[in-house]
Amino acid sequence: MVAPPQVNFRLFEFQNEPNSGQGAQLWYHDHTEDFTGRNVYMGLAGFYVLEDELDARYQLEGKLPTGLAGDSTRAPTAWHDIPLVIQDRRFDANGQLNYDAVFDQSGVFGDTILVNGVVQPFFQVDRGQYRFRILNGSNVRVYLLTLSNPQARNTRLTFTQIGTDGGLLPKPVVRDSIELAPAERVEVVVDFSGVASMQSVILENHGDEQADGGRTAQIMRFDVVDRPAPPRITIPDPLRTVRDYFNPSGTGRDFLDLRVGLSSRPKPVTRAFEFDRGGGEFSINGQHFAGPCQLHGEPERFDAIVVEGTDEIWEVSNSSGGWYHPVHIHDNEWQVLDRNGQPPAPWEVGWKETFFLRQDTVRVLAHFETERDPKFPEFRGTYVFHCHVMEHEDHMMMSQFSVVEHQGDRPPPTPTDNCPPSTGTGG
Ligand SMILES: [Cu+2]
Repeated sequence: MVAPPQVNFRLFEFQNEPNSGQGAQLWYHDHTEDFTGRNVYMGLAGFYVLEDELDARYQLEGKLPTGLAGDSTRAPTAWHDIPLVIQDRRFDANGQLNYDAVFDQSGVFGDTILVNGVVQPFFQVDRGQYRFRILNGSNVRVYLLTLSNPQARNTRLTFTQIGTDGGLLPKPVVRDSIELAPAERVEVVVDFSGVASMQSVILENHGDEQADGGRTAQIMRFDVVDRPAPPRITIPDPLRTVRDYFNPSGTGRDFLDLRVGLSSRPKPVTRAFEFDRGGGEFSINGQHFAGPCQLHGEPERFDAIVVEGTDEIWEVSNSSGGWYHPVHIHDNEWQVLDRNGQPPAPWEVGWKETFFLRQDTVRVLAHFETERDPKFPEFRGTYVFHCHVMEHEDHMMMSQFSVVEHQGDRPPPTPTDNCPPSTGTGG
């Protein structure tokens, strides 16, 4: 059975400010410079759910499936909110992970799929609706997820996507398949009511990178059993609105209005970052990562000084298309303004911090909060952004930006070669 009985359940407390607290499914992992890929491959990663008031209320009112797997106050049969961390690994003849044996700086693929650390996972479900919080925790593999019932002529089931990296979407989106790049997350509701009991539904992978003779084509199995399901839910539509930054005490307005309102706001700072591979090396704007200069003997790399309280538009692109790059920016949640000049797909309009680039150009918008309580300087500091193919990141496809205090009308400082204290690189 997939993880729930084996999950280590821990409680973390976050200081969420009223009205701004935003739920999300998040993961944390080792970020050691040059060794992130190896360390995550060997297991230094975890997943957690940060729940906000809106989501909690939906669950309380029976509008979203409830019962987080691992919650010891409920019977396991009541768990209908299931985190699924998908990773691919390769094992040696002794059943041990051997990263060095399969190391490739373009990215380390495995030929065996694990879900929540379990090989050949399966999970018993009733004929009700389940919420799955799915993370692609793989080093490089991109999944194309579908749901299929082989005992009913491979009938496809749909996903109703309700969330993304940064929590609930503005509106639920029904999808037949979902492409998920490393570090991306989706939340979906799956309805098993149309499946006969004693049949199984397979979560399949149709991604075509290193398919390994079909070994990575099946991710996990859901066995439908005859037991009572919870009352049926109707997913709210719309699901959420976002806070209006100009009227924080207001009730919020429709998600996309933040983009419409852009013209009436101070002009955002725009920056462009090209993720490229040249001469076999991974780079951003043609340059490599350089961390704290005490370690590197060369100037520390900073590409942006962000002034708190302002909006930023970053254009991230991969024009060569020779490799794909899921670009991950630490510290903040962003909205996709456009992808290759077109409006984002309905599943990409939520808050996100990982943006998948094949041969794409994506523009994203974020607002950087003003520090409200100097005792908790959680917004200011130095953060990294990088490709989340971990071997690309380890091969220097990474840079840094700093978030600094707003100093009235004085112009913001420019990136320097100084060694500022490095803080706040979590996320
Ligand atoms: Cu990359």
